[in-house]
Amino acid sequence: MRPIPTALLLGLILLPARAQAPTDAIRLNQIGFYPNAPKEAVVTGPPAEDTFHVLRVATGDTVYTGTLGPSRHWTLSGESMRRADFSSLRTPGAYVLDVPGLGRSHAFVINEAVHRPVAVAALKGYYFQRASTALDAAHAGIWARPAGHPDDRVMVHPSAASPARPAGTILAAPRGWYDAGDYNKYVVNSGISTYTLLALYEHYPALATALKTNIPESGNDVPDVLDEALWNIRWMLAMQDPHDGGVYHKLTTPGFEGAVMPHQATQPRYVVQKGTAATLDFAAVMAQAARLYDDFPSTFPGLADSLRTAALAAWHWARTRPDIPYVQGAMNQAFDPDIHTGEYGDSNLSDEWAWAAAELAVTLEADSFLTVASPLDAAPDVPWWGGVRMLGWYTLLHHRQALAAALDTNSLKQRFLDFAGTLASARTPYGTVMGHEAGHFVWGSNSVAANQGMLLMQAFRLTADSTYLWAALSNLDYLLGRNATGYSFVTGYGDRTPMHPHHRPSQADGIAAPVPGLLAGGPNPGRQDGCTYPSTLAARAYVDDWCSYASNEIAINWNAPLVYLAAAIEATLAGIAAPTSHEPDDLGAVLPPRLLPPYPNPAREEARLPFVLPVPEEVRLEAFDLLGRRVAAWPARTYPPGRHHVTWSLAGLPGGLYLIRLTSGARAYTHRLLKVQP
Ligand code: G3I
Ligand code: 9MR
Repeated sequence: MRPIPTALLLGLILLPARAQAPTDAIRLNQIGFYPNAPKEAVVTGPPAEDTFHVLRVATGDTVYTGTLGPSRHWTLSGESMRRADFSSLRTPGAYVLDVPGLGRSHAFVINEAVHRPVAVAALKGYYFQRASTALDAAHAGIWARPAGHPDDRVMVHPSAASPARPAGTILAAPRGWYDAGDYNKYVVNSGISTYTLLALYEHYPALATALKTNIPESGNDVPDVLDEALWNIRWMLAMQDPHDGGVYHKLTTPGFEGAVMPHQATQPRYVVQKGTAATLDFAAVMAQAARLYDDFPSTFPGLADSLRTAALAAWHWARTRPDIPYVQGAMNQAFDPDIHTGEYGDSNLSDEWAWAAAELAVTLEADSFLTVASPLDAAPDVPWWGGVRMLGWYTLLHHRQALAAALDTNSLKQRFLDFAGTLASARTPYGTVMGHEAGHFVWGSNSVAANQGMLLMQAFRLTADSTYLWAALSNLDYLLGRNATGYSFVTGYGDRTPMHPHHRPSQADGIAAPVPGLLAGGPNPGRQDGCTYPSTLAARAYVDDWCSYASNEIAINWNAPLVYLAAAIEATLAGIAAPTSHEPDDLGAVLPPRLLPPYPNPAREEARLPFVLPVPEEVRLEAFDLLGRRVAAWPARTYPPGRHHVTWSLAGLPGGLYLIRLTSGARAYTHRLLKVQP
């Protein structure tokens, strides 16, 4: 059976069930669910009765009634909650969940390929992070911007001076992705990020190839994910000193730039001290990339060879300098100018050794690397930028058949599954794996959730045991709304999403909607930014404010496991057929139009209803009262890309809550407006 286009389902979003603004008390994946997978919401606050209902938005009919689970308290969020399980509802459609006495949830969809747009958008997020190039309107829509950071005249910092390249030497290291909300480029963090995107292609080639992001390279015969990764790999290659194989830790300005656009951020740029972590991460990624780009010799002649050579040169540099850490404070004692940007410092490099050894052993089919640094020497953790042993395990497990002679792959598999089993065995009262330990809530906690999900997908690939798949899905649900903040953390994807990420282009571009497809850092009780948070409890320590770089920045190493998780789940649950809901190259599918909050709100005499369009689109605006009666309508009209508004005169309308709806093609967006009497 052909899946029903999600667009069609959303197009059915009509009045009866939608005319009520969603309550924050019901937390669920704001994107949707697969017909044949678990479906859960969490109800916080006291319901009037024990039942909940699922209503079809088109008709308001109740299609499912269930009983709320027992009340559970979660100390990390300070909430009591009950779970609503509607897994047995399998009919594709657009729905809301209704809890008598509490209200209705965000609308959601049950359908095939339900997370495809999120996977595509999160991958597209890397295009928006590209340095050294203009983003043109054909690919970036309203987020088009001039080129920034050519990085063709980068200075060798005194900490990085060598005989062949004394301090002040000018070199070129263009391209790459900006690390995060800042404009610097860090090799260590690029390592895990690039690996993760490449791993998606290696593990799920058909699905990865089907993700079409509309980037300048889309016309070539290479999957977009590999074209995108190459943008960063080419920069990384330039971070290697050709004279000795060592790799500079980062390319950076001395201090962070202000909240300006890339082309306005013009502080001098330096490459700083070479280090063993950067060099080994580089070796790992180049080795991995060599075996993957090998598939495209005519498009990239010689590339795979260059990558292999670069990987080996880096490995050899590290062999003679096995433990040179990057310690910014110490470096600043010795050299000028001082550098105050992200440190990505790491004092334990045994995992970097193990990862590089694993990638080189697989690509070069040589066991000797594994004797230098045995991947099994120590216990791994869920991957993060400073803990990468597990990335090597993923690679070894994926290639285990070819490795049987070199490594006890049975023991590797057993140890991996023990780890994954422990991770999958505990859930929070939200039913998610994420958060079952307080320690999950660190700076960038959303990447912990995504990386746990990626890990659980490896366990599913090894065992076909659906326990792992559902555990992974629970974390995708977490990221898209089933969490204690009520946010879907991906900009532009979900009803309630971050509007003010700590992301310089989003802050500086004058466009209300942030750059789409970016994953916010998430709850972080460390609150190192000193901003005002709505809660200090671990699971709720998040604030959607530019100020909050410790909870609301975005970063390449956080988006990558989201791309992987969403895509791997799609590959598993939705098959790899092209989605029927939108043309894969349809920019609108990647850059959704957005209805912005009306203002003023509350309003007395009139209100402006602003919206922003990424591409020219026909949109229709309507307003409804709480009984679902249409009280105002603006005829459908095609607007150019950009920000627009209509002005709504409220004269003669009774005070109360109104629902504004913008319809664009098959998508609908809503906001509430409170009218108070003058
Ligand atoms: O390693 C210690 C651990 O021993 C200790 O138990 C734990 C308790 O808090 O802290 C651990 O250190 C943390 C470290 O990350 C490693 O996890 C620090 O507290 C924490 O502040 C640090 O956060 C990093 C942050 O930079 C500050 O350095 C984030 O992981 C990292 O993602 C973030 O990265 C920044 C870049 O520097 C600059 N660009 C933006 C990017 C994202 O915000
Ligand atoms: O904007 C910076 C962000 O990208 C970093 O992750 C963060 C931590 O290193 O630092 C931010 O810069 C802040 C600086 O550290 C302190 N002054 C305010 C800056 C934010 O505007």
